[in-house]
Amino acid sequence: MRDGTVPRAGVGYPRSLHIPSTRPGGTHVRYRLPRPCWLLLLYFACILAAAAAPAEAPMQAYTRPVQSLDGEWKVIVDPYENGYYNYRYQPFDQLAEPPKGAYFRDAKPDSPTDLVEYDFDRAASLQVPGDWNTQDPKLYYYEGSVWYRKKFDAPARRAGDRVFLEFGAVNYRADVYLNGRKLGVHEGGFTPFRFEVTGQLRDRGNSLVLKVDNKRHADAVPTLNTDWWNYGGITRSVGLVVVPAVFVRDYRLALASLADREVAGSVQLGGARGGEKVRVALPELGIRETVRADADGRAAFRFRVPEAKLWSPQHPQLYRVEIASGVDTLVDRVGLRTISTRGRQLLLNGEPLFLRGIAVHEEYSADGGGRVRDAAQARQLLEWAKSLDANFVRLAHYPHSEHMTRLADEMGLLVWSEIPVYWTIDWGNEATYRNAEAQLEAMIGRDHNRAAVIIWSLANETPVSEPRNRFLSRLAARARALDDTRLLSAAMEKHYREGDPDVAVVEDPLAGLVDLVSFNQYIGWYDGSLDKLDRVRWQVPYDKPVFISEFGADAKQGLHGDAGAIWTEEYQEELYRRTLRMLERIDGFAGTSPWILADFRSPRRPLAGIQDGYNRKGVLSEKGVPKKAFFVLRDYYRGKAGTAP
Ligand code: GCB
Repeated sequence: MRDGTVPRAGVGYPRSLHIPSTRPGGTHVRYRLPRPCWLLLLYFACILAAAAAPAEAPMQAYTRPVQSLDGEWKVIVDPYENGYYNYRYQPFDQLAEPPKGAYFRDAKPDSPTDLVEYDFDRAASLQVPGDWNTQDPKLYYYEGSVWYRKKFDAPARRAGDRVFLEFGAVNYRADVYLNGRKLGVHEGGFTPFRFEVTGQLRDRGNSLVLKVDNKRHADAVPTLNTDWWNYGGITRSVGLVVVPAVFVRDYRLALASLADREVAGSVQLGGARGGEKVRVALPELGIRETVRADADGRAAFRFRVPEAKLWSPQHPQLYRVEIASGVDTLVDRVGLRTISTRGRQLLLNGEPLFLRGIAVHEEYSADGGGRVRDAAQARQLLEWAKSLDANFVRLAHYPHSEHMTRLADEMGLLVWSEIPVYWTIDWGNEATYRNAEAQLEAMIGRDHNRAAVIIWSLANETPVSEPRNRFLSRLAARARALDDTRLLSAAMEKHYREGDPDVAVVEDPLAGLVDLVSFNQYIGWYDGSLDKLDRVRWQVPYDKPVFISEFGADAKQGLHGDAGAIWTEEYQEELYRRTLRMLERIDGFAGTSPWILADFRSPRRPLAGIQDGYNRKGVLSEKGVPKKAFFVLRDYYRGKAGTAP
């Protein structure tokens, strides 16, 4: 949605992202039921039916007209979850007759003596999309629940049309209610989700209420501990998508054979009976094909495009794609390219590729804000990356907004996209695994038609153990099953050869499962002094390309001094110089994404006068002012790209 359109992708993902709105364990509480049990059963049946519906939902909302629900939302901050639980700590939404005190009812007093202790109409407002932390100073450190309410009129629709409510992302847990009924729950702060609301809309004055809860949990993904700000709120756009009874739910299209210039793909219809005609067109390439949907509403296609120009960072050529069935047409733009490896080489369109990268958090603090709110802010981050002569961004440490991946397609930046399986996840917990898998599916589902995205990353700096290895191998298998047209990786760690502290080794069972052996290393910062960078020798015993997904040092922009003193721009500059020299000595070195483009907020960085709540490893300050290391990296990349003056 965002600017009136929304994207999606995910042909053949039968699983919805939704958690049924009754939580396991939620029913062990004994409630007094004022009505017969069948009423309760009916209530739960409705909830489950609503939560189950999204398996049929359109996945490409970015490409469709959307009735935006962005803008001002009424909010009630609720640290004690007073609007969710009664005074016996029973969730209101599991009672047969929730009282008016349940905020999701968006209730009003009926008489002068009717006690209702909240009123959304008189409450404060926040902008959506947007984190709450940077919109109200009182909420800067807040971690807890905030209720959001939006009133809206139903979109125009014809008989038989279906309506879906689409959320770009809500951090972290969203309990969603429409006109006093629960639609369901979603967990995971960086991925899109949706509910079908056909038949549940009033023509005027619908009340959409969300309880948004960003409390951290040990069994969540990410877990309790991260080095970034836990921005809460409805951080990406919300909108309504109307589709006809039979609609293009999703499609996939990719260059399957470089030699034959052959494109292969599939279309998944929603609401189909089987046998429907599906038209696939790439008008600029003279392609107009018609295929038929099978009994599951799926249609595969394959055709040659001998005239096509391939997508690359130098020439980010995108072609218009039209997918139509019945009265529904979906229009998108895609690039055609292949990504592969040969031994220790990375190949883009069959040609050797070096990744001139930079890591990026989805934070834009130049104007005091936090989470990126719109395409303009996303573009600014990517333009900063381009000004380094980068051809690659590591979008850390969670799926960034669709603005980022779509702009990367347009601007010619290759992308590493990752899920927040970060540090010490609860590896042995099946629910945690399913949560991570749902986030992986949603990430791949959203962006599988983006030529820019070449790497799905599974995890960051996770400590080797049996449960962790099992968790990540399952995740790797799932990623392969969902998308075999991209590379898999994960940011791993190094250790030193026993008895030889100058030999750094990357050995991890995960390296056997991925296509690109990536690791983070901080020699000269967390690990020894700058001299060590000149001494260390590397052993990466896999016949795969090697990628250094992080290195860096904190420097306060404007703080100058001796290159031997940390926190100065000179120290960071010297670390960059020596690290880049060291990386060149690694066999199979195929690129790097230094940590990080710009300073970003982190609660782990309190040092007054230097950090002031920011991780200062940016090559730019949070306002976008370059530090000396920026120029070292830019010159190195210019040399690599052959664009050095
Ligand atoms: C890392 C993490 C990254 C941190 C960075 C740091 O290894 O992957 O999330 O922000 O180090 O600055 O410590």
